[in-house]
Amino acid sequence: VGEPSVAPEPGVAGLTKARTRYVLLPQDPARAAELARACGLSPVLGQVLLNRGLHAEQAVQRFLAPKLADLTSPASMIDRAAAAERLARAIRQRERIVVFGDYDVDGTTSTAILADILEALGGDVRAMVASRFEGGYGLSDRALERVMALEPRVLVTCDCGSSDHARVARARAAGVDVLVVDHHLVPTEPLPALAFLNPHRPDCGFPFKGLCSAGLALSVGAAVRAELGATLDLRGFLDLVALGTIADVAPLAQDNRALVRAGLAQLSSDRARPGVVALREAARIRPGTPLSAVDVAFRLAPRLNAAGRLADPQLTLDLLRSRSLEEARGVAAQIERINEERKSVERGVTEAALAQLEADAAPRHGLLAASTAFHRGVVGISAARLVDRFSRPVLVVAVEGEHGHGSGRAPDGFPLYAAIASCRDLLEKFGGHDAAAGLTVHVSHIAALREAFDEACKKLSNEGAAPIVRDVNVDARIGEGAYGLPRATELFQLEPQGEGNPEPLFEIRGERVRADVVAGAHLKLGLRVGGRDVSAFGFELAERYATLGTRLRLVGQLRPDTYRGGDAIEARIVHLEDV
Ligand SMILES: [Mn+2]
Repeated sequence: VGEPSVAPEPGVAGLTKARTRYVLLPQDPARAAELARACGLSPVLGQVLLNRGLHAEQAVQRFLAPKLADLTSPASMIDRAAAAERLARAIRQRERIVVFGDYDVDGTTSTAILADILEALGGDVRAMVASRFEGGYGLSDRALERVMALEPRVLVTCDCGSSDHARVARARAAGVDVLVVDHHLVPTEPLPALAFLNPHRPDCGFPFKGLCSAGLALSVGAAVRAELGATLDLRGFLDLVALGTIADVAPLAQDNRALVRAGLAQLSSDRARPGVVALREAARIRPGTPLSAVDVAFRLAPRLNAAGRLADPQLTLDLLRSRSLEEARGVAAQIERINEERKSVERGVTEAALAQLEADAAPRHGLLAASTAFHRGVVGISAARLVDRFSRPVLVVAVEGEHGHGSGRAPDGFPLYAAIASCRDLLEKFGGHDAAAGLTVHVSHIAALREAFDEACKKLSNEGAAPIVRDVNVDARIGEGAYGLPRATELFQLEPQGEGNPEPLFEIRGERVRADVVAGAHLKLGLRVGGRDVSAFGFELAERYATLGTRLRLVGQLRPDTYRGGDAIEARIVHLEDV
């Protein structure tokens, strides 16, 4: 094991800088080679799998080729049968069904899945989604008004509803049977819905708790199909399940791994639904390019979220449910314009928040930026960018009139929810979890919240005033007497990667044969690694160009180079140094 490399990160005025330490995991070349040989892989992949606790050939094969046939039986999912029975009856009797979902990707995809399936099975279906600007998250009063105007007999809420007791009760009192399909936190007070599907219900026996609403919606659709004795191929909806699951940062393990692997193939397919084809075109993804979970998270999901952030998320639903490519391209073009605007709004908010935080000379453990110039649709993304920059918890608050709408993000492992909850006396509303949280605060309390949040973060961070050192594991060393490079096709077998299945990180030693600055900001390298040519891309690393040596050591991910194609692979540089 070599010396761990430590990379400094930008700090805030008055704060010690956070540091990242790259730690090479123990290497076992003999066992790795043996496992790799048995599974037909490159030795370096054997090492990656050993690091993940996969030691036996059979376990490796199950991991590399997950099968839909191995999905958990849904029989133990509480209220699934009741929901299917009610929806089947509505279809048989031609009762109006409204499918209502939240405005994010999991909400819009789960709504599209259920609406399309129920319609294909003969239902009289209307679909709509929540709006950040008209009532906000979930089944709000405003949303219920819009739902009731459609005069449904049955209402299905997707990706929301678990904590909307009052509206659910009101709908039922008005004669509407409410079915809730959700995976958010379950309050202790019983929900007055006719059926309440949520794997987090304490009385739900379904063992896999990581399903998001898109996965649940597909399962409900399958149950309705079975109840009606109908034939309908549901595999065509796995693309939407993959979009919802990846965008919602659900764990890409167990059932989700099989669903998303199949869904990624569908998303890449030339027989993809019109909305997906138009979305791929907008993201300039060439036909036939195999999509990874990272592609979905960074290229497709932001576009699907854009309409809900700045305008009407019904556009996203229209795109996903488009029946023709012509229609889909028209909607995608509108979304593309909104997404461009979203980027510029987000840049503006992030820069202004950054300036505000840097102007504050007080040493802080938790940061808060607030302004009437911030847009509430992008405060979450801005907070995430500021966490990347400062490696400490951040709240960004958009002030509108009397109220501030805030969003919080924090470094991995930090108890963000507890930090915000401890400021509850200053808040009008708050919710979420450690990965992301939202809050509403009266303007008169923002200054106090800044101090209280900082104090809470100080109490909750074990490091106290010491510099924060973040350990990041490196899976294997490649080049110069260490492992050789893997093949591009093998890298696809690890997909989907992200939450619950992190992309492996490699230390790569090689000879630089060329270097270029790309678009003034980024660094592109040509490396010779163990007799093979590899390109490497360093995001915003152009300033390293002038002083770069010949023999380099980099830490980064390896990805198939879909631009060069074939077996070419590209390294994404996370950290770079001369040796
Ligand atoms: Mn969700």
